[in-house]
Amino acid sequence: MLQLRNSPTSPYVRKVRVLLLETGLENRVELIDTQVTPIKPNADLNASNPIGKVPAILTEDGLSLFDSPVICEYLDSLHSGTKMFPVNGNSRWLALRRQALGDGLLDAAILGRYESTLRPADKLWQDWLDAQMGKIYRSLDAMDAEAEKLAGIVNIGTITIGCALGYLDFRYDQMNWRSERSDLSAWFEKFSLRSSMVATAAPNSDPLQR
Ligand SMILES: N[C@@H](CCC(=O)N[C@@H](CS)C(=O)NCC(=O)O)C(=O)O
Repeated sequence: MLQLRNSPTSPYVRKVRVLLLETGLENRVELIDTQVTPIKPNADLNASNPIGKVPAILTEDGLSLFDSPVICEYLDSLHSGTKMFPVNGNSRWLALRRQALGDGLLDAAILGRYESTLRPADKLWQDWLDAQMGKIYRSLDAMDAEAEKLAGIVNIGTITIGCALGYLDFRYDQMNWRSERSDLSAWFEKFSLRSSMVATAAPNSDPLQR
């Protein structure tokens, strides 16, 4: 059995879990619930991932792997069905770019969340927070601009974009990212109905009600 360091609210872990479900590998993985924040490091986790972040996996050969792009690509090598990482050509580069776009949005969103929830209120740095929001808005606009091209595609690019938008609904509920992004909103409405997305939604979030 592979072991996956899991947190039910982590959008990066969600990428991995969606990929497992989309590729039929879910029964090969044991989920190990792992609590971590930047200010509450987890010694067990640090031993397998020196960066101290989830997700991390331990393979059946005893190899420790991180972060989510590496883990997802490794898992995609374990099955012979449709590949979530297109093998070559522009479809590969587009999928990887979309993964980078979704991960980049998430990096800004997570840093913003840590700033507003973990940092003592008197030390909050509003300009820095606003700059992270700028990254989120620009990424959303880029996603919206190519949303029509995402229709019908299920790969690491769309999985990551789906998990990124799901995270905004979970933690940035008040920002109303759908406003003036009707193409992206329509794409996500469909994509979030996939059973892999429904099964991995963060606790207390209900994408079906949006
Ligand atoms: N680039 C990493 C990011 C992972 C990440 O930021 N995970 C968060 C949870 S959502 C975490 O473990 N944070 C703890 C920390 O920053 O110390 C990936 O794609 O796996």
